[in-house]
Amino acid sequence: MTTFPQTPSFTGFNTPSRVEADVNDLNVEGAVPREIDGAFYRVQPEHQFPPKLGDDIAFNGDGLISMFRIKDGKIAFKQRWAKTDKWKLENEAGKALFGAYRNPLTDDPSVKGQIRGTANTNAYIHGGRLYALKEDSPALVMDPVSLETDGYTNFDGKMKGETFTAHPKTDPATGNMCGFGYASKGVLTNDMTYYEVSPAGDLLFDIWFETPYYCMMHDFAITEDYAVFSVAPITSSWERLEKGLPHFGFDTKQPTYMAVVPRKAGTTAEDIRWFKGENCFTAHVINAYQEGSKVFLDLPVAENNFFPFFPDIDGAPFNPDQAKTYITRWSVDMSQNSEDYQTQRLSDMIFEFPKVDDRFTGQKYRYSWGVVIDPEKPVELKGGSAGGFVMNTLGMYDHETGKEQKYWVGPVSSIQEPCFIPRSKDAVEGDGWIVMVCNRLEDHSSDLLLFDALNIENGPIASANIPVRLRFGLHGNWASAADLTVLEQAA
Ligand code: V55
Ligand code: FE
Repeated sequence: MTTFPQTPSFTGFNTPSRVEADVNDLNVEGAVPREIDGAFYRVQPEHQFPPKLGDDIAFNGDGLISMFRIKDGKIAFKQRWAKTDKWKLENEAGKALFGAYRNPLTDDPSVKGQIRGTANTNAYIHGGRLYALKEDSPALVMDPVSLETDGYTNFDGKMKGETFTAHPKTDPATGNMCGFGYASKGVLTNDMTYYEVSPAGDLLFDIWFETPYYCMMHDFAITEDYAVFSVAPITSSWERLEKGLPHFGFDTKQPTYMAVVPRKAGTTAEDIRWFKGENCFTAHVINAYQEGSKVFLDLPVAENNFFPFFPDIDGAPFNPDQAKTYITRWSVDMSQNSEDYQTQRLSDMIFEFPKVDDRFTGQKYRYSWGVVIDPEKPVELKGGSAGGFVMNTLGMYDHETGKEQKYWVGPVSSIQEPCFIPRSKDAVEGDGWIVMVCNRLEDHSSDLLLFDALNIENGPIASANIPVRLRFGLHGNWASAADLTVLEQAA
């Protein structure tokens, strides 16, 4: 018998569905532009079994991957589990064997030494492969057409670290997938790695270095010459794990850093520059680029902890007001000897889950889209929210003019990360659409919304009803038909 806990993580809108599905033609209101040809992939954490320790956080659910294949004005929906080693072991046992998030001390002894990854954070396409990603483990390879799981890759033995980020970036100039790992020599180690993988899937080189303290290295950015990291003290220790505390906790006593790592083979720790800043909270990045000797990193920044489930390590209560994230620019000049980065807030929107037109990754760019929390709007929490945040508005920021656009989805809906679809390979930046999952909290259903990317304030041009409820989701990506057709024909 399966009984999920009667806690906020597992009830109301957050009740696990565990549904694998195939729907050839979703019911659509409005018109899906016939020019759109490709697939939107996204992932949500979903517990296959009730958690081993009674309750759990969403971040510890198993990856359930959704694919929306858009073609000829139709949208087909497919959903499959990312069949990690953990998923298979637990499936075989018929129950949870792995315990708390990032705490191997809480696991059943039978799974000691197994890869703990859940593949629940990103569904990323590169070189015709679908990678389901969790930052504590290697990348899980899946088939982008069938969504069947191949298994973990160490890139033919060339990846020596134990982990691969959930936020790789593809450099549009080289086609390489740039990625990194942290805790690369094992749980809680300060060791980091930087990797580049060619479109053919060859790991080209690695760089090893250490962070000033162990912390959640969740995301990063690239420029033409550099990998750029924001390092914030979302820390941990064996003492925490032994006590059974949440893996991460926020430390307000430590500085943040902006690390600039030359993106070339042979780079050593001595070649890396660490610029210091005042304590603040960062997790995602928007984009970065170089201009002359200057390096700019744009990212959402909060004054204090953003994750209530990873509490302050000194016991300070969660402060929702200081958890608001604002689009911020960190700048450094590589020709100077300064040991600090400069910081500037760009917008007053509460903005997270940032996305850009990926063709401008690492380059000077104009537009960001993201999930905005508009506190002015009424909220009716019928049916339960995803984690207490009311992500009620799609936002756009124009870095050239400072102009903003917003679209509010109403008092009983919440949204997930948007994704940009270019109109064509060579369309100008921002010319295309935004695709985004919207949760209808009271109806316990979800819609896939399409917007004209530069006119989001006009509202969706099409809305497709998904006949199964999609729970709180993390990240997703678009793959054009050009990236997919060869594979579809082979399938
Ligand atoms: C994040 C999400 C994770 C995780 C670490 O947003 C960081 C951040 C869904 O899992 O494991
Ligand atoms: Fe993320």
